[in-house]
Amino acid sequence: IIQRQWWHNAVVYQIYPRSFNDSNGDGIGDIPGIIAKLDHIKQLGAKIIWLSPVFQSPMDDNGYDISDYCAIAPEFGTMADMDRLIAQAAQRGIKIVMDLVVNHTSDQHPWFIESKSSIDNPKRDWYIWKDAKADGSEPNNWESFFTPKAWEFDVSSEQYYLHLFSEKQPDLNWANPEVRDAIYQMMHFWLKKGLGGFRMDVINMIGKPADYPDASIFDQGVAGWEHWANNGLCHQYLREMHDQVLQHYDVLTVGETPFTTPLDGQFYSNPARNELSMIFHFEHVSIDREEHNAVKKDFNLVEYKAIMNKWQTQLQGKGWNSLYWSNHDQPRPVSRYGDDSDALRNRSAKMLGTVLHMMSGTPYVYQGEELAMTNKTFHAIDEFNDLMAKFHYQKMIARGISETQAMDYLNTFSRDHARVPMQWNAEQYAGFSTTEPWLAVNPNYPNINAEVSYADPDSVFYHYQNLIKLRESEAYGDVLVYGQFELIDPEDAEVFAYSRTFGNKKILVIANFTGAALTRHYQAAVQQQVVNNYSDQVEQVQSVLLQPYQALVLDISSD
Ligand code: TEU
Ligand code: CA
Repeated sequence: IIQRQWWHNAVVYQIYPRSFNDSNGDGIGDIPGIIAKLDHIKQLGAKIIWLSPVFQSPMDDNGYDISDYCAIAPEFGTMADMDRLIAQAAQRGIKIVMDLVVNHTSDQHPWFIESKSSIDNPKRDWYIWKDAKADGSEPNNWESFFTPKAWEFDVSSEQYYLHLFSEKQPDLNWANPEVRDAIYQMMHFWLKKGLGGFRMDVINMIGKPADYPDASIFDQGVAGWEHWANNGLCHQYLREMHDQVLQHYDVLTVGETPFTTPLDGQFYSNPARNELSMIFHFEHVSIDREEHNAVKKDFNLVEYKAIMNKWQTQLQGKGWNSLYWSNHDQPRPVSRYGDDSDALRNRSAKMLGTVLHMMSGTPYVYQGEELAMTNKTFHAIDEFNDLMAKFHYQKMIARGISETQAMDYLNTFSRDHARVPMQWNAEQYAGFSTTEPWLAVNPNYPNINAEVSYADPDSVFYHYQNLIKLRESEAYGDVLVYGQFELIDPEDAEVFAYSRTFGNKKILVIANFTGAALTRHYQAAVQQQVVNNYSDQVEQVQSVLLQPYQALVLDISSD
């Protein structure tokens, strides 16, 4: 067994500040608004908050384009507000994890403004500037997540700069030791305030090969990733970051790392390698779509189980998993993997929460997931705010897809589903704000909101609260946090069943992923029912009738 860490049995709650709670009536969520709702998170039981960026930013990508790492964006508040948030959270036993966005900065960051000013500026080499090819074209054929090409030409200095995201998010040059040092100093600045750690934005993209070669793989996402994802240099920089910064603090670090396999997961999270606590992989959120091409595919439970099984087993004792259904870039899980109709919304949301929280790793809850908030229907492309939605729309139209089909894709996958305001109560604007919010609320807020959830003992909110308590409990904590994972019936396309074993303790998790009643047979003697999202008592599983979206956690210990 791996050495125990404080973040092993803790649950993380993610806040997207712009959409959480607006305290001053300007339609934008802010830090005082978060402070006012800390008791919501405390009640839920999460011990860590991951705060999406609140730093000074022109907000081209809603804060993932930072122009000053040591200042707070005025629409979110002040540094004093941020200090107060850290202190107020600490009083409730909650630590704050901030978003470290250091693959790129904003093009309005003073570093980039200087870098762009001339070829011989001392900060020129802080970003990635290259000459055009002989024919005047881009330095290589890499693509970007948010634009067709990863290079932008600067007319005045006649060179291209690299941006894996928008052209307003130029990539920093991590090969330059001055850049790395500036980032490490900035990390100390924040960690000294008593942060609980960092979520590191696309951290596996910081190592670019010195020769910037052309991509040759074009059918598996943003062209170029074979060169800039998980490059050996990235691991070297992370070890240096650990040595210079992280080893001096007892913190959680989670790397956001698209294009990773369980072996990469070991490389990043094996404690002996001194890199990160854990990573977010993207395999399970890539089953039902090819994101880069904006193509919808069917969700397939057998594939989902195979993916979770390999991560659960291959990191056992060799690293640490993070567990998530959603975040600020993903649609709402109940709409995506469950059933968001009135009849089955709560049932299926509880089922999804149960299967996630009973696995091994640190679970993440994205704001509103605990209320089973749903995707929203957008009626026209200009109702979206997200720059990725706009880019994907253009791509689809250019490919000859109809407007209706393009809207259908975005109504399934747009990042804005996660970004519509939190639904606090049935008042106008869902209690999020007193004015028209920056992104319109989902009209279903009178029925789906926090106040309704608090008042209903059978709500998804209390179900999540119970799952979080179990992970910290004397009786089931160890088996949930450290127990061995074993997948049952890998080919069953309707039911996800697995067991967790720790010493004499064994639990069985059974989840019906369909809206139909199903009968299943398992060889286990039920000692006790631990969780059930229906009110029946399950005493045996030799032949068990599973109701639509039913989820069971059963103690099947043998002693
Ligand atoms: O996301 C990185 C990333 O790979 C996403 O663009 C991803 O393709 C998609 O959104 C997930 O479905 C991170 C942040 O989480 C995202 O909000 C930022 O826009 C992006 O980096 C740039 O900083
Ligand atoms: Ca505000």
